Amino acid sequence: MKKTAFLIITLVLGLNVFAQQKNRPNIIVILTDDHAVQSIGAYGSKMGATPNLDRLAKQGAVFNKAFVANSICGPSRAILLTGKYSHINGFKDNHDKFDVSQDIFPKRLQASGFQTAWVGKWHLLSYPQGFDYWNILPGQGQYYNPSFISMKGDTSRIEGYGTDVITDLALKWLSNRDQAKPFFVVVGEKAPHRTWMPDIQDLGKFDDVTFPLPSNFYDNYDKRLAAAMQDMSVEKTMKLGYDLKMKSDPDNLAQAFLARMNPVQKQAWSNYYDRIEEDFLTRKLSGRALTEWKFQRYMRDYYSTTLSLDRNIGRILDYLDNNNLTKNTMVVYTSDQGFYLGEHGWFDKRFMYEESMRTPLIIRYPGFIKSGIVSDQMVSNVDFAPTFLDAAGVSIPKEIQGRSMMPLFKNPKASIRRSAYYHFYEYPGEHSVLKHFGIRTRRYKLIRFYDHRNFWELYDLQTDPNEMNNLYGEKEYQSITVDLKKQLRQLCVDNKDIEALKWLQDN
Ligand code: SGN
Ligand code: CA
Repeated sequence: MKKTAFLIITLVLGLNVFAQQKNRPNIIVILTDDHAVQSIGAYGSKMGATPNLDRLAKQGAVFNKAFVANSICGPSRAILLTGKYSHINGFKDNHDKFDVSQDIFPKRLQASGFQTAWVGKWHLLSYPQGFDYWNILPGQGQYYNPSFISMKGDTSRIEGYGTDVITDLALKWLSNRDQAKPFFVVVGEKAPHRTWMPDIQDLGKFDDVTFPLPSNFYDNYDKRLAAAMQDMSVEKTMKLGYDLKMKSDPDNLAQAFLARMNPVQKQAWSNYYDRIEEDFLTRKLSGRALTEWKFQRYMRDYYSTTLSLDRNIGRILDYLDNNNLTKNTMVVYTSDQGFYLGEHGWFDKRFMYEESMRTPLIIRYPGFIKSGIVSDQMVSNVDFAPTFLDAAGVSIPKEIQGRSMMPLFKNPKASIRRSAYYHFYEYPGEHSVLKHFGIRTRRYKLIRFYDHRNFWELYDLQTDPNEMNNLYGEKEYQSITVDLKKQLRQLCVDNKDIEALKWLQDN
């Protein structure tokens, strides 16, 4: 009798584990590089560059207030992996080496029975851990015929356009996976990172479009010292040769990326850019006309680069449809940060201002997220790790600083945070953006620039969404400032940001 009871219990428990395993979702994270929210249809862009992303958005949720806590590549990825801010996970700027031996969520997913993979851009210097399969770009990687570092540690070059090749590798892994286990995979695309090199088939796709100049393209940076000190403007920093592919520019590094191309690619590339250059040289542009020509070229290359990205997102969605995986797979589309498309006169990111602190976030999760939701609730990239663990039914370690987004899926009115914390460290550094940290609430943003220069900025995002008017020190905003400083200090205490707290001592 005892034996039968034991057998029944074992069977029931076994079935239960099996059922849990069966109900656990697969998770795909498509993580792109520098994809600006402003360029995506689901976020209001009218350029028509993202039909597949827009399809995903219609079937899932668009998060309007998704922020990164440090708007730069490696740190953003380290935050995603750990669910901890940069000062805790130790990866503060792109020159650091990520301590991959720490508790990153893929290890926990793997231990709980998930099959895990990371393909494409990784950019954390150390090699991945916690993945059954990885194949990563060295550093920033290349657009054409990219090299990959495999799990064996060797580097090999794969012929093709980067976005296609990265997606191919991810789909190949998916096809060969162990179908009895749920999977977690990150597709780390390089595009549309500088220097915005489109696929041959997309060259010239936006040549008929004249992109409107952002209203603050000719920003004078009044009362915003850090903005005035930066080195990331279309006018002064963007290079005709390096960024915009004009061979006649004396500062021309075009050969470096041309050298990777095969003869067919090179020929098609030259056919396109030589014609543009010929026209450019006859115009003999200077002053604002030159700056605006650069802006148009920048936009055309950037948007053309995103076409392949979107096409490849379509391939991933089709793969899920064709393999009966759509229903049980959570698809997360996000970028390591936003990007300036001429706002304030800039390209690049780094600042705590909206264009770069915001990141696209679209999640489709059938059965959990109703289709077509637009969420205005704040989330941060520190919230990814707990969200994935939660979705997978794996317990969230208490050291994780983020919060699961799952309550927002079930109830779009629920809120998981009333503010987002930010801290950027890379100064002195490329593009010369001063160190700063701060708080973003639903309405206000308070930023503390520190170390090399010490000052504050305050924005009312309701009346000044473009962050042009620094209200810090204005009489009417005194009590708001006091309150925001109190909230900021509390965030620093709660998040254990000792370094930031030092700069709040006298305030
Ligand atoms: C490179 C780029 C920079 C960019 C950083 C960080 N220069 O250094 O413009 O800010 O990457 O980007 S480039 O000459 O190499 O294109 S990040 O996305 O990796 O953080
Ligand atoms: Ca990036």
